[in-house]
Amino acid sequence: MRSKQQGYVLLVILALMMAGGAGYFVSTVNETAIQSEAGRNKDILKQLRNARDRLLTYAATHPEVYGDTTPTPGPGYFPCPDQDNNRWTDGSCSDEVAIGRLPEKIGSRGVNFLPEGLDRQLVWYALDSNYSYQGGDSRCDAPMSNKDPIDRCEPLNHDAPSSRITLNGKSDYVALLFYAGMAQGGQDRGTSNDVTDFLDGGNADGDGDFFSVQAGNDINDLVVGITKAEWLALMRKRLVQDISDNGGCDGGLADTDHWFSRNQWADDSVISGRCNGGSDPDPDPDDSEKSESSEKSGKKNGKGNNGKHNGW
Ligand SMILES: [Ca+2]
Ligand SMILES: [Ca+2]
Ligand SMILES: [Ca+2]
Repeated sequence: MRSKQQGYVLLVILALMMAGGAGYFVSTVNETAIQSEAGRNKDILKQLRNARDRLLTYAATHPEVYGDTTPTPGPGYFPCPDQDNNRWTDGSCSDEVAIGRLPEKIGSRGVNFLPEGLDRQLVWYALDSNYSYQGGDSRCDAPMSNKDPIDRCEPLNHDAPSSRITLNGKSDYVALLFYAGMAQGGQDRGTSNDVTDFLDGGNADGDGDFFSVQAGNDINDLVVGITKAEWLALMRKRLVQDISDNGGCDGGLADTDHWFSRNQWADDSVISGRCNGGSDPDPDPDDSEKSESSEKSGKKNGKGNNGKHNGW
């Protein structure tokens, strides 16, 4: 009887050890999977930031990209999302906040927005269409009369137009980049061009409010943003250089580049200081206003974005 009890106890101990061992095994596998996913997400976020830099470079160098167009477009505009999924930027963005895939290229210019290594079907892009190239002439708060067909929303400057995109409840975003992640919740991708088959919940409901997996929720979309402050810091850097190169504002940049006056850049606090002969104003007064994603990436890299970008 005693040996029978001992045998039973041994079986229980063995079962407990096996259960414990299995638990340890499952735990180890889960931790490895989580670490692996974290590594993948880190790489994808790095690639999304690369795409963000390419978009910012395009916006800052818009006059040079379209240098043979008359009149030369001003700086600050972004390409429309690729909503028909043909790899090219669309000719116009009809929604206030347009969403589609990140275009790989634009017509007749050697520009590539999509970093290598990202599945283009999974990279989505939301843009406040007031900031779009060829976004139409009627959506500005103060539309100009007698516009040329190539005109964009004007004025486009430090305080106009108002922002229409939020990320995790924070406002002041101009554009967002998404990586859709694994299909979930019945999403059927295949050849789908429907945003609801890629982005989740509040990211696919057609409004300007978006959410990132980084905020901790059921959404698995990785998101990197471009804030108005980041956009403005870059525009100011370009404009300060332009003013220096053109011998000032009135009689200089304002005479050579129509967009300077039409976008009312002389009213900007930093730019007006330079126009009036101020000594080298800091073009980055808004650097403290970083996007959540930029702050995270900056902390990881040991530096902030500071309006700097890598170009393409
Ligand atoms: Ca397209
Ligand atoms: Ca998703
Ligand atoms: Ca939403």
